[in-house]
Amino acid sequence: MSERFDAKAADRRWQERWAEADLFAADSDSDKPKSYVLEMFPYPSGRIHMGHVRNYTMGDVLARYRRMKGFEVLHPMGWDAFGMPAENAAMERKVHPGAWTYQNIETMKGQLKRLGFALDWGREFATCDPEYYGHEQALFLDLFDAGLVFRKESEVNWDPVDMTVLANEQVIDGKGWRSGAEVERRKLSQWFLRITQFADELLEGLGTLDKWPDKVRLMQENWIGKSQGLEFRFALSNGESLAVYTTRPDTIFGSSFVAVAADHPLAQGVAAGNDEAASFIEACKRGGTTAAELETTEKMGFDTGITAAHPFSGEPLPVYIANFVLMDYGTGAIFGVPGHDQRDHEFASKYGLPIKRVVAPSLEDAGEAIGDEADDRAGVAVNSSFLDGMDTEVAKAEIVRRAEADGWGEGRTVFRLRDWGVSRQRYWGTPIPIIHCDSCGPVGVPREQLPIKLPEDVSFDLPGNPLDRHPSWNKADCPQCGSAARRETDTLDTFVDSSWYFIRFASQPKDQPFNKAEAEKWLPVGQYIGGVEHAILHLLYARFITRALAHIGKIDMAEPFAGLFTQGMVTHETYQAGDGSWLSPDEVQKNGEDWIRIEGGEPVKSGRVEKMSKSKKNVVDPIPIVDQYGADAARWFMLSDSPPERDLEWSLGGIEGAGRFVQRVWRLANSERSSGGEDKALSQKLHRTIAAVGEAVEGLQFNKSVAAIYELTNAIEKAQPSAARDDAIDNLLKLIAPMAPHLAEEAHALRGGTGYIADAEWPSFDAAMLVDDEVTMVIQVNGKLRDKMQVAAGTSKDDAEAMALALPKIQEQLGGNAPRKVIVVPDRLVNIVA
Ligand code: ANZ
Ligand code: ZN
Repeated sequence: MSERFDAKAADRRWQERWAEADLFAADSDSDKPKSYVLEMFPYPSGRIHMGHVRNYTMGDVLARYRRMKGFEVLHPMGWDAFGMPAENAAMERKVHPGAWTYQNIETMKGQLKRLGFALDWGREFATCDPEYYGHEQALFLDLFDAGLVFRKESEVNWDPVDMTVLANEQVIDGKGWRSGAEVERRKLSQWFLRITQFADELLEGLGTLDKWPDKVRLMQENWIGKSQGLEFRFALSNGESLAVYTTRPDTIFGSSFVAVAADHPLAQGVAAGNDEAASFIEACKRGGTTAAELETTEKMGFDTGITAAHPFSGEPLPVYIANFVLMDYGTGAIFGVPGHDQRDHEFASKYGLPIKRVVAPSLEDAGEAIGDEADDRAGVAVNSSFLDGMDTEVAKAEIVRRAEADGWGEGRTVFRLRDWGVSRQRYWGTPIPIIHCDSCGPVGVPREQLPIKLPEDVSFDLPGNPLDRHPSWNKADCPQCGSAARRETDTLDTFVDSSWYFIRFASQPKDQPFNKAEAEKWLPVGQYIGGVEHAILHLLYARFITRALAHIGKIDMAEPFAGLFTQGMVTHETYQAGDGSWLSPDEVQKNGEDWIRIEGGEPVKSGRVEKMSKSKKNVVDPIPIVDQYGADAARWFMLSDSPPERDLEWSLGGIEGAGRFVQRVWRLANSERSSGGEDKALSQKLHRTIAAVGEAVEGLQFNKSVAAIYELTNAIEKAQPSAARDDAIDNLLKLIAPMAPHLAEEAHALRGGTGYIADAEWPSFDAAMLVDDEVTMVIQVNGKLRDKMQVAAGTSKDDAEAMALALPKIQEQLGGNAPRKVIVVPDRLVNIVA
């Protein structure tokens, strides 16, 4: 038996033994209650980073804890393996994206294994495995058959020099990343998934997710962006009519212009006979299309010369083409109210249009001018004819009522959510299983031909999509009429791959994407853990695909993730050399109060604590840490310092402290068993710790479980040998087992424990032991604190009064007189009125 815990040997020993015993294989047929714990699967970038270690450690603690609590636990791992970085590597290093990806997977799998995660590796897959993406193609065809997949023209980033479509991340400051050419917008016919059909359900469903962070639900709600408003038509001076959409019909009397999007038919019509209008529209197209970009770019307009008649006053309003109006929201046309909408305010200021107040806190404020910014608060309508004095909500309803009664408009609900464009003009993704036939149109590939595999013989020396220029892969016969046709060369957005992987983990038959009954045994995922950066798209897409699959009868489930937890980041101080270049933590050292560069001794500026990132070089590689301190110390530190939802600052002190704790537990485990004896206080501490650790782990408050375990460890160290102390040590090992599993196994074996501690039953506590048997009562004389006393819990009022009056300090206060009145709050307070 060694004095020091040899983490290296223990890590290896237990990892091998768990693997041999296939201890963490999840049995779908088990009679035990089931628990599905899942962390967001990693992208195989090359090496695991601290963020992975933190994320997977949290999930692992929960998985191991649930296992000890008697659950059959599913805790799988796989790889989100398609995407751009593999293609970039192929271009830069002349390796095939598949070879690069599988090599990375092998490396990272080895690294994950070194952390001792209780994973069911038998269920591992990568989304780039033809078996996986073949099943995804089958699901795509199911959705296609159900009308949930469609084609639509949509804009892409086009590099005019490389003659290729660029992914968003390949556009840097509006220029192609390789050619440096100004990127253009081009329309291409692309594939979409009809997520908008589920917009209302996806919004309503958020209400059932009570084990999700509020902030994530709010982000999803805003993304879906349901708004209630009015669509109505203006009569135009050219005899036509123009439909607009507004969420503020109550501001109609404040409108001073009307505006349409650059690609609105009205704008196109004007441009046909007006070069100036046409070039204005061209200029609009050069800017970005996202709502965020439109908020910030300068508002620009082109006056068409057409006017629109105000629906109540008949007043003519100028009609502009404006760069801040989006074609694909509402009707692509608006009426502008500069007094109460900031974009309209900027626009009106620029073009000298009236800025009128039509909403105010009260009628008396009707004369108050609008300042430098629009006033977007609700209030009462003012300067608005028959609306004057009505609350904003009442006024909205009144306009909708009149528009509907008189037939010029109707109430309408609009969502910000757009259908999901899934076409990517890239190689390293799931091929879309469609064949384009000149006579039959797009036809689904027959199921028996799946998977449609990516061709291996591709080159990346030319820009663009290798699938497009492949000599044979893209040629196919039409499955319907047999004539020569063309295979779709777009691949699927990688978010499709991650929208159903959790179902495949739960059930993975060879011949179909999943087996409904088996998947439903595990799903929904009980606890999902991942980064908040996926709070919107990934989670929304996974929720949508789940509902779409439910819609076509493939699975009976509304929401895929019952519980969600978003963990904080791992951060580190940043360091910069005199020339501004970033230095990594192992290139610098402390010199007194200052930092210097180890090589050369030049002074170094230490900067902000930020998320570990390659660009700022403030990363600490987990593997050397595991080499030096062992997996358990690394895991322990990840859990101990901060609440898991907050950022954790990596520090040498922190990992060293974790290493010392591991050794302390090891020393306790080494203590001789004693021949007997009680220790009431220690037993009580143990039971309290068991209760506290269980509660904290269930609430994913791992730092609190760590703190409770520290306290127990201190108490054991101070206690005299006794049977109670032996029992506390045995139980301490079980309490740390989910967090420091190698140490726990090794110590368990050392102390003669049988089987794996990973299989042991989680210790139970005796509720009676949680109750204090002594309490501190405070004694006040005339409202002032004069003394305290320890009494048995539940001491009667009379006894407490007598004991308090007998105290020397109190007798002194009373100066020999009898108290006028004594009030006793049992277990807490004796209040004496002298
Ligand atoms: C008049 C008005 C007055 C508006 C006012 C707002 C404030 P949300 O609430 O986000 O759904 N709008 C409508 N269609 C648009 C489009 N295609 N492109 C740009 N803006 C558009 O936004 C709805 C509001 O955004 C609508 O209500 C409309 O401006 C504008 F004090 O109409 B509002
Ligand atoms: Zn055909």
